[in-house]
Amino acid sequence: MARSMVVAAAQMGPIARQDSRKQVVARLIALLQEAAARGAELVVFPELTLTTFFPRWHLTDSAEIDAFFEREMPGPETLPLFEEAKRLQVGFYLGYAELAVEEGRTRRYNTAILVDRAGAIVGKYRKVHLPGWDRPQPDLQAQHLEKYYFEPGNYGFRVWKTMGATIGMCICNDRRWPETYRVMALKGAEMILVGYNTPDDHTGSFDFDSLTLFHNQLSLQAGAYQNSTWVVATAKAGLEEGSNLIGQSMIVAPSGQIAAMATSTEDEVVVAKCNLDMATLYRKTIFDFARHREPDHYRLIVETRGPIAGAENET
Ligand code: CDV
Repeated sequence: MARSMVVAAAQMGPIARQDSRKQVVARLIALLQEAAARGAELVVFPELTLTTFFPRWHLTDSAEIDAFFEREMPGPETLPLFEEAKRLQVGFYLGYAELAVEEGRTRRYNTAILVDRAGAIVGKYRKVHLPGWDRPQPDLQAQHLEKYYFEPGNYGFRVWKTMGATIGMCICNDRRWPETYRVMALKGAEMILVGYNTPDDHTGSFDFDSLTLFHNQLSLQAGAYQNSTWVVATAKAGLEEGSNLIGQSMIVAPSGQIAAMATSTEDEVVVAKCNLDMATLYRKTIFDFARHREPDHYRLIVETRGPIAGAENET
């Protein structure tokens, strides 16, 4: 019999700046309960789930900035979510802004955790690909300042054998980079979880921004298919503090087919039963990595960050 897991993408509508953690956690619990009632064993919440998407603003007051970050997980405000998930025996992925003290220095990360059905944190991921800028861009109407608020994650792309599957995590912009999926696929990921906040105006170019939904779908479907893995992608969506965030939360099969997709930009639960053996089927055939990959020809990918000059006409 095929191994399977019922998963849910728990999309969230907008979170206002003045919304308290208590209000947000109450919404998360309602989504969790609906997902559990629909049979979900694992629920994926968005990136930076607990607050509004603050990297759209250039804040300079450190107390104001720190108010968006969690110093402990679970903390007093998030504990009820952990307790309810444990009671319902549902695992979850939760994105949040993390304030950590490491080697005597305060560090800020864009983080996601994986919690098992007993309520234990089994994995932590810190966002590697930080989009946007480290200072405001005067020529852009919409700012995206993740490089100002966060440092790149220092854990790399890991996978965990938990809840009957091999599960990896990434966050938002990571989903656009093929390397993200491939590293986890090489480690055996059968399912990759990703939360996102994607404004539809971040480049200021209509030609680009009008394709935001297409690029979301393209990245997730290509990532799933080319790496033979399930992808569960969850948005924070809707008009949030004047910024339009796309929805389109979806669950994508290793075939690249969309198994389920949100139809709103509000709080919405999307559920699919995922056949985990489907990942194996693709990896034993067209994407049998050990048989078909030729890593000698890929060295440039890891040795070089950007494009190289003078590589044309090499023999
Ligand atoms: N939160 C994000 O990482 N958002 C980016 C936008 C800014 C391009 C994304 O890749 O969706």
